[in-house]
Amino acid sequence: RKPTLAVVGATGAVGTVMLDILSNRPNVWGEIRLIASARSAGKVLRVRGEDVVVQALSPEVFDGVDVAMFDVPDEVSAEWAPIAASRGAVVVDNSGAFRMDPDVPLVVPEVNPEQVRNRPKGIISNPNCTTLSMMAALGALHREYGLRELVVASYQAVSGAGVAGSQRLYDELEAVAGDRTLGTVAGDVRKAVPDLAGSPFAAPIALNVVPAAGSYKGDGWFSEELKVRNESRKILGIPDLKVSATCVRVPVVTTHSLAVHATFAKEVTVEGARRVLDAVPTVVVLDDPENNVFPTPADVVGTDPTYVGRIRQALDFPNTLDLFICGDNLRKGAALNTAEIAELVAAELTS
Ligand code: 2RA
Repeated sequence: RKPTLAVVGATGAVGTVMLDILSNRPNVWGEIRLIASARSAGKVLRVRGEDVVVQALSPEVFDGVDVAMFDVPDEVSAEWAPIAASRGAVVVDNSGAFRMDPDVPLVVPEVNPEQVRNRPKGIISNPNCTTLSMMAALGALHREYGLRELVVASYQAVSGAGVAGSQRLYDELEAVAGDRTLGTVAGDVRKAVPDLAGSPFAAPIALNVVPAAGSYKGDGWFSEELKVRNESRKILGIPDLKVSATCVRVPVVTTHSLAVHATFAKEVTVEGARRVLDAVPTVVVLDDPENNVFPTPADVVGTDPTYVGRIRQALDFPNTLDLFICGDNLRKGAALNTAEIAELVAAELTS
């Protein structure tokens, strides 16, 4: 029997991409049940070429479910993932609710697939998209050279903040379009865009960049920055990895970018790094700067790989590589990695 899959949060930004991914990946699932809040129940969505009616979240909806993917806010996962697990489902959760729980593995199939079986609570966490977008590449480089320090600046797409994030960018772009004087006087863009009270972002996102991603956590840090540190350590299995991140929201709809300054135990070379990255099937090296070949969000959005370019040996640091990495935050950064984890569980359940 093929396992039954539940997709919780089927109508959200990641849920929508998940249905596309499930429709195009090897068909390892029997029934696929779509679940969302009561507000969305009754909607009809298409998956694997079939219409499926969305069901409301309830304990009973998990009866008979083998694997349940959750893409819902932290507090919804915190409440409902244990309920799904208690009904017998293995939960793959893409919220922040369980990622740092020592009894919940945080899995990137290219890096630590064996951790999938280490799930005493019946819950496996999917990393945050910012961390995840660089893990396939950094995991491979770590295996070869031994990662010691990671300094990261992110350029995060607005869809990381969900459908509301994308809508906000489009609304602001509409408000500023046509005025060729904007962006020349302090505060002019702020005046031109709709009231920020209705925005998921702390400042205008059109014609601007916003160094505030996630929620403020005190001592100067935003949640996205702390997630990069904590999650990188856990996924790579380096508890004392030195990490510092600055996370910035940019006016890109989908695909996060990261400028990575990674220091290793061993001396590195650009050729060596390229060889290591080329050997990872899910990593694509786009690196010919002389001919303007490097990854950009607009050129890679909607695709699955992690793209790496601008590979340099840092001039003043012999053990350090500088890289520019792009990954679709809704695909490998969220839905695809979740689907890959779920497929590992499906293989286990049917073996
Ligand atoms: C963001 N990383 O980009 C988050 C989404 N989970 O806002």
